[in-house]
Amino acid sequence: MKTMISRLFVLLSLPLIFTFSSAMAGDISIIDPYVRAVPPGQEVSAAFLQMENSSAETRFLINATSPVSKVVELHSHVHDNGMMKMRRVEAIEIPANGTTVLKPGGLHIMLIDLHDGLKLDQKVAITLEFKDGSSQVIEAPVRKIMMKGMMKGGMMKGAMMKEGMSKDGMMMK
Ligand SMILES: [Cu+2]
Repeated sequence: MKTMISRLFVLLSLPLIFTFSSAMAGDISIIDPYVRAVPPGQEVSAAFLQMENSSAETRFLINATSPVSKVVELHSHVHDNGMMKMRRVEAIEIPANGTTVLKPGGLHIMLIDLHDGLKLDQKVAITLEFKDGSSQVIEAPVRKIMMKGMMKGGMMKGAMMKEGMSKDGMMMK
């Protein structure tokens, strides 16, 4: 009986070992992750980071999840009639031996329907899932981000709100 249980345990733990080894392959390094601080009551935010691919193969980030929000989506920005609009993307490519930068105004990981808002310096856990089946969990601190064009505050902010834009000047879907 004992042997059977230990055999069973070995069998059950095998997939775990494989999962860990693929996640720890270390081909993709995550550099400087952070999440944009948002005022209380705002239900969306975004995470930014750099992904460095040290392998000779193109890699793709295909999904992300986080305990802080109900929905997590991969987004890009596109210019449309002089407006910056966000678009959901199926995957974010990380070229072989290259780096992909997610930054304000560009590619980002959108956090939608935040459960409890975000506190400054709070560490947000984000699980990144790649096309090759590997995944890794990162911790991104919440930071204040100054957006271009928002420095003058007041009037501009008011005008943007009227046009249904979010705080950082992006058109919301
Ligand atoms: Cu977005």
